[in-house]
Amino acid sequence: MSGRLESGVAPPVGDNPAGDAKSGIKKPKKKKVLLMGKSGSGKSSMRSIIFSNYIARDTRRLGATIDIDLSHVKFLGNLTLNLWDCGGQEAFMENYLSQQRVHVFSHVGVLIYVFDIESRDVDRDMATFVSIISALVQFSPTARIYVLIHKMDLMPPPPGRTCSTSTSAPSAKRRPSSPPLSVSRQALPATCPLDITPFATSIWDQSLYKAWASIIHDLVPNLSAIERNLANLGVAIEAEELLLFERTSFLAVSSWTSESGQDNPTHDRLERMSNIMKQFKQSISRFTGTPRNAEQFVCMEHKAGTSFSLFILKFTTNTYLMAVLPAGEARFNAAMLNCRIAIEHFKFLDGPSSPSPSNPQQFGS
Ligand SMILES: Nc1nc2c(ncn2[C@@H]2O[C@H](COP(=O)(O)OP(=O)(O)O)[C@@H](O)[C@H]2O)c(=O)[nH]1
Ligand SMILES: [Mg+2]
Repeated sequence: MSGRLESGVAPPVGDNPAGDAKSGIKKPKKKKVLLMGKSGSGKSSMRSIIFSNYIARDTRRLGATIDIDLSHVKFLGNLTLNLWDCGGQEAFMENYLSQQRVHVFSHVGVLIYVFDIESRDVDRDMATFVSIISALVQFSPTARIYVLIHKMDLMPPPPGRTCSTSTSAPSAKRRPSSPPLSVSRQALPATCPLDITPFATSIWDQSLYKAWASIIHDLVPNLSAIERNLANLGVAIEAEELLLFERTSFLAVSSWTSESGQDNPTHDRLERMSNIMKQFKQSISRFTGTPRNAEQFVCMEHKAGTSFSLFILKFTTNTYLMAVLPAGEARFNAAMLNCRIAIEHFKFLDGPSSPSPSNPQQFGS
């Protein structure tokens, strides 16, 4: 493996294969992301919560999306998401599939298709979905497809399970379940890629973060370098868990868990942390008057007696690092110091303009 890769600046990948090998400067990766589904299914809401720091309550004020709402989201230093939020009214959908077919479905990196669990016309929803997939397979056969079954908060929880974080969803709206959505393989075009990833989501809990973190995870450049460096840092500071968050969305970019950390029974703790931190940021913004996208804190510490300690540290320009440690003051202080020193080894996350060091070193080597 080349020294360049060790430093985190991997050989060019993705849509911009024009990385400058000599200078070690890697051009940013751009991904066209189509957000589609019936009108009112919750597309603009999730986009606003994840990328514009809306709170769930605010989404009720969102107007209907007319035609396509284009936005460019910078994620870390070298990934730009071109988000196409496609208004889902039938007339628009027909237009995407006819006149705008080439324009909409060419060069797509990811399709996120949102189904409303409350929909009364599942057959029609499925027919539209199949048409969209046909168009996508025709013009972007390599695109990844994610299906979100959305507004799950409106479903009664399965027997024996209670609701988790953020229970401020309007529970009065709970209704009996509609027929479950299922995608028949026969209904899809023969050339349709099989790996469609489904997620059950709601803007009222952490499930939205699980889905979006997974989508983003598949797009982040230099992931293997991030994972390697994170694992080396985790071992060095004797952590139980490390989590790397993107600065504004607070989506988990990558994580590392020690062997003992894997015994943690809370399996959705990663997305719970994203949700909690996002709400915390919004509260700070509300009470201090700082913009929601501003960098609102530098370090947060939590020492839970003899059970564990935790800190969340402003890390590189585009990231925060969370470290979970066994209890102990000395270990805590040493870990904090070492994480600050390790920032140098993660600077590539702020690329693409950060040149590779002349003698690149993997963290821990
Ligand atoms: N109960 C519930 N309502 C949601 C959820 N997501 C969005 N909504 C609501 O659905 C309505 C339509 O959302 P919007 O994002 O405009 O839908 P779009 O047409 O697909 O962009 C808004 O009033 C949102 O507050 C969810 O997960 N649960
Ligand atoms: Mg919309």
